[in-house]
Amino acid sequence: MDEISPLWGVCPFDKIKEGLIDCRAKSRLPENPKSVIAVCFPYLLEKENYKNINISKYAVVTDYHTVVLGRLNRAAEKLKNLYPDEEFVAFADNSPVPEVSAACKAGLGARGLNTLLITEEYGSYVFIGEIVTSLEIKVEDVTEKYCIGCKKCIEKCPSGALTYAGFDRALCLSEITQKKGDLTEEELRLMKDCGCVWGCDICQDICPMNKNAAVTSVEEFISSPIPFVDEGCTLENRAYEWRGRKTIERNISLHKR
Ligand code: B12
Ligand code: SF4
Ligand code: SF4
Repeated sequence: MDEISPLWGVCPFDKIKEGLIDCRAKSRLPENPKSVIAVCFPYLLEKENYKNINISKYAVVTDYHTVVLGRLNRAAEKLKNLYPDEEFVAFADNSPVPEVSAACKAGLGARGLNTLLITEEYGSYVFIGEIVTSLEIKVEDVTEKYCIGCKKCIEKCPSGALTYAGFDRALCLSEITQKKGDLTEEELRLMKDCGCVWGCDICQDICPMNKNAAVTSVEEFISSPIPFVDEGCTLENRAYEWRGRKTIERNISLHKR
């Protein structure tokens, strides 16, 4: 596993089975899942990459779905060679596994009030992927950690998605920027004010636990950053590709009005 990322850990499947997400990918789970090998992939780049930026940092790098799944599939294949009687299935994002929970329960970091996993070295600027396996991997019990609770993310969230009562997905700018079709006046205003045409980083950039986040050494992320998108931009192998051209171009045109 160290070959694909130094930041990984194991969470017993039983610990996340109650929180499984209902999605199509659920059918790919091994028949008798016993362990989740959760893996983090840091994506923060050197500051100079963000000088002229109009999308969220996670979308600046090559599509993480491809990168993370590619690496995890290679690791799963090697594990299968070592344990031919067991099943190893890789997932990234499009996964029935509640990834933040699994990573926290595997001891990879703390759960932030912004809902995200915050690792010690890379802060919350990490993607999470996992290999679910029928192999029973014995691990010590992990005490789950929480962030320092400064509430800056709640205070600075521009849309009210993060409140003291919890998180409202429908209000989150990250959700709004990927919403298809017509947006409400309020959604348009929020998106225009935040200046971002895809995703939102406010509750991460404001977080003191991200202050000294280390930059990534994942080669696929370093090699091809695109921090600024405009009409006619390439969608190929980008995190916004799955939504199609219409949605991102609607957002781009909003900022030109
Ligand atoms: C749907 C989704 C979204 C939705 C909803 C997000 C949400 N917070 O619910 C939208 C589109 C808004 C979104 C936005 C973003 N997302 Co998203 N998203 C997902 C996805 C696909 C599913 C999440 C989900 O529904 N989980 C199910 C819930 C029920 O599980 P849970 O979070 O563990 O919650 C349970 C408990 O833990 C508890 N709980 C929840 N929150 C908290 C908080 C505290 C303090 C406590 C004690 C308990 C608790 O309540 C639940 C009980 O059932 C995951 C991938 C995955 N498969 O997990 C990525 C994922 C969470 N997203 C990710 C990212 C990067 C983002 C963005 C940062 C992207 C961006 N820059 O715009 C934003 C962040 C917005 C935010 N502040 O959350 C990463 C997070 C990486 C990390 N470091 O944590 C993930 C893991 C994708 C990945 N493979 O890397 N996302
Ligand atoms: S991503 Fe933006 S809108 Fe969503 S919770 Fe964080 S600060 Fe609020
Ligand atoms: S800003 Fe403060 S409250 Fe929010 S996630 Fe970071 S440490 Fe936790």
